[in-house]
Order: sequence, then C-alpha cells, then structure tokens
Amino acid sequence: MDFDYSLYLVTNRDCLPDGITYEESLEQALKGGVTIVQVREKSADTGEFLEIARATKRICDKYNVPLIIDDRIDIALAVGADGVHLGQTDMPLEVARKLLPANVIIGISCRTSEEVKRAVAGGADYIGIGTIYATSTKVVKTPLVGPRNIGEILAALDDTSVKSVAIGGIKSTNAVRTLFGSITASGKSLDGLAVISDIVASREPLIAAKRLKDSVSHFKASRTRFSLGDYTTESLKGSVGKALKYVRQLSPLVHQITNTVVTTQSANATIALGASPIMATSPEEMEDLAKIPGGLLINFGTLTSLEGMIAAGQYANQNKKPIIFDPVGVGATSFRKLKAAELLNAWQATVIKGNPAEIGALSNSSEVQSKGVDSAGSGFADPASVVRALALRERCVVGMTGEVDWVSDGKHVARLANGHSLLGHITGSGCMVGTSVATFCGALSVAEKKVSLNPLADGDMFVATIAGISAVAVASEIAALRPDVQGPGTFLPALIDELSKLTPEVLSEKVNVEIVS
Ligand code: 3NM
Repeated sequence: MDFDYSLYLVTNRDCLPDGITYEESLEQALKGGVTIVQVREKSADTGEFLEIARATKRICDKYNVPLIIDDRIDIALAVGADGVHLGQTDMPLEVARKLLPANVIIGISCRTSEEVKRAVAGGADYIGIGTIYATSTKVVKTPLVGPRNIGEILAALDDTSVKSVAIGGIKSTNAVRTLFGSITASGKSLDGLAVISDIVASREPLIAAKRLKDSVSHFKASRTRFSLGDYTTESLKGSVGKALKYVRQLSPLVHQITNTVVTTQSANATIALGASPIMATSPEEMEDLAKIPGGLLINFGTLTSLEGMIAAGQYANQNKKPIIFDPVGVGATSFRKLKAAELLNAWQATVIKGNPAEIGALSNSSEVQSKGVDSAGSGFADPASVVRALALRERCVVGMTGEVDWVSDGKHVARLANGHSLLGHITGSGCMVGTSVATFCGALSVAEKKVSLNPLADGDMFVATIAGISAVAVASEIAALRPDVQGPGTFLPALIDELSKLTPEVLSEKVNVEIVS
C-alpha cells in the first residue's frame, strides 16, 4: 500500500490544551496537512479505545487519510484500520503479519540498524526511528538517536521499499534539521516526520501541522541541490559581480551573532558592502528577526549566547533564511567541539566557513592542527576532497579560507586565489569573511526568491559563498596597495573603505576563481 508518510500524526488526548476537543484538534490537524494518523491510547480500556478508534476513523475517512492503530491488532481489525504500529516489545512482527489481512500495513519502532534489519526481514511496511530528541511526551530510557545519526540507521533500508518516519521531540523548529540529518550516503532519506505534541498540544493545530508539512514538502521538492548546476570559471566571474549588485540594490538585513572581539568591525564591513547589520543575541527576539529576509551569521568565537544561537538557527531554518556558521577555533578545545556539534544538531547550516584547522576539526581530521583560533597548519594535501566531503556530510556549502580558498557544494569545487598577507596581521579578518559570506547569501536568497534550490534558502549559495570570500580578498589587495597604508593599523580602515568602493565590475575582473571539479 503506497501511503503518504510526510506528516504522521500520533494522537495523545493527554496533550490537548484546555477547551479543545480531541475531534476538533484532529480535524484541524488534517486540514493543516497531516497525511496519516496513528491512534495511540496507552491507558484506555478496550471499550474506550474502540470508541476513540471509531471516531478517528470517521474523521480520517472524511479527509481520505489512512488510519493506523498502535499495538492493538484486535482494535485495528474491529474498525477496519489501514495499519498497525508495533513497538519492539509488542507482539512480534511475524505473528502480527499472520493475524492481519494482507492489505493491512505494519510499522515498527526502531532505534538501531539491527532493529531495522530485523523489521525488514519480518516484513514491516514502515519503520519509526526514535527517539530523536528529548521529549516529555513519552518516558524514554534509551539514549537519544539525534538527527545526525538517522542516516546511518536508515542506511539499513537501502535496496528495500520499506518507508520511514522519525519520532520524538520533532517540532517545526527542528524539522528541517531532522530531514537533512536523515540523508544516507546512497541518497535515501526519511519519508516523513511523526509528531505528537507539536500538533496536539498546540492551540492552533492547523497552523502547527501546516508549518511541519511545508518543511517536509520543501525538503522533498528539492532535497540535495545547493547550487544551480554547471559552472565555468567565466560564468562564476560574472555571477560574483552580479551578486555584489544584488547586495547594493537590496541592502539585505544581516543578522549576526558574533564574538565580542569583532562585533563593531563586522558591522562596519556589512555596511561597507551595502547591507544592514543587526547584532542581536537574545533568544526572545529570534523568532521575529527570522521573519525578515536576509542572512544569519552564527560565529561562536567567544561562545556566549549559545541559547540565542540555537533559537536563531531554528527559526532561520523554518523561514528558509540562510545560516552561515563560522565555528571559530572549533579545533582548539573539546568544549568547542561539543558545542559545535550541539549547534549542528539543532539546525541545518547553509554554509560552513572556516580556516583549515576548523574545517579539519569538523571533518575529524588531524591533518591540520589548531593553535588558538588561528590555523597553524600549512594546509591539506588534497583540500578539494576535504571541502567536498564535509559539504556532502553536512549537506551544505563549505568554504575553507587560507592563502588559497576552497569552496564546495558537495559536487563542485572552486579554488580562489585572492587576498593580501596583511589580512593575517589584523584580528577578525576571517570573521569579516564570514560576515561577507552572510551578506551575499542574504542578498541572493532575497534576489533569487523564485529560484527554488533547496529547503534551506533560495538562491545560489555556492556563488554567494565564493562572492563573499572574494569581496574581502579583492578589497584587501586594493587596500594594501594604497600609499596611505603603512601596516596593519592603517590597513584596517583602508580595507573598510575599499569594501565600500568595490564595484561589481572590479570584483568580476579581479576575482581569481577556478572551477577545479
Ligand atoms: N514514540 P512528541 S517518542 C510515541 O521513540 C513516541 O519511539 C517514540 O511525541 C519513540 O512528538 C514518542 O510530542 C513521543 O515528542 C513523541
């Protein structure tokens, strides 16, 4: 049976807010886009369970949505349900299969690859992978799966037609992250998301369901494309200039949560490029800020306001606003590594920008070592492969800056060779590059609104990243040649001047970019 698993609602009468009945909530959820419903009654007597199942069936039939019954085969048979859902300790799959008519589907909860393999062998039609995130809806004694491990578990479904949903703590804020985390090496991904509280506990179940459904639909429509496809060195030169035109014309809002060392400098660089900076850090204002189109930079150089970083990223994902993550010094301490993982589990980055040590640390490579926040190593033997592999693993664009910069969308790799050595003699030049990338990503996501590329952001984020890196690099070359520049002290204001004077034509002409694959 080919059901649509996109938005799988599990019922729970205990979660209903005061004043909303079970039937009202269910009907609103179905109107909002729920595609399949499971009745889950852990404490009801048989008679009460049957009554609830019958009422649910009537409403589901009205919306032509299939009905699954949790655990109870007898209830499923009695109401003519479309399927049964089993836990690992419920009736064995093989036994349930024998008791049920062939057209009744069976789903089973799994948390490991081994459980998935057993489910496949036993003839399951779908699996529910969980528990993904902490949830107060169900007492869970097993370790959380986390979004970045879903893909590995899901890989056990390769070469099968068994469907999958994820469950446990899934909300509209982490829906995009969950879906992206599920993509396997072979390109498989979740068929849908299963939720209780995000819909059932809501006072507006229709809106709650619609938000989730939109995230799943965007994801399914264009899962893995980050860039527009085929590039040549010539086409990139033109695109980079055009991107600067967009920055100047649209002046996007660039929301930056950055470190205390560079805040003023980064805000000035944003203005110089032609955009508007806002340096807000309080979690309470993130939902409102995410609704304003533009870019979001998350730079965790001084690791304050982690809560704000999590909220900002989650709301940005929900609003298709590009997130540029600058994991400053991530290789320097295990604490930073842990926090970077926490952030990358909380939201899906659109671009990760770092120096070789930072990119090495995120790639779990020891080839380039970290010293403080500066990269001490000379670089990777094969930098193109490093950025491509990380872009593929994190499903985002990766920009690695250094004497030569490397950018990949997981498919293409571009090599950039601009920049002056004085950049290495002022603090925060790497952070300024992150700001510039966020500015260009923000501009292109607004300019190319109709070019739907991926669920994370509209616009060509590969081009935006190249443009962001090269704008600072080209401006630094021009600034360093000015007669008034005597050293690092005079270089910094000259750099800000040259960023503001940079024209699309000069950027296109001077950018030293090459597509290497
Ligand atoms: N099963 P919420 S977690 C019913 O891990 C259920 O198998 C889980 O509720 C599992 O969406 C869970 O409110 C509760 O977190 C899901």
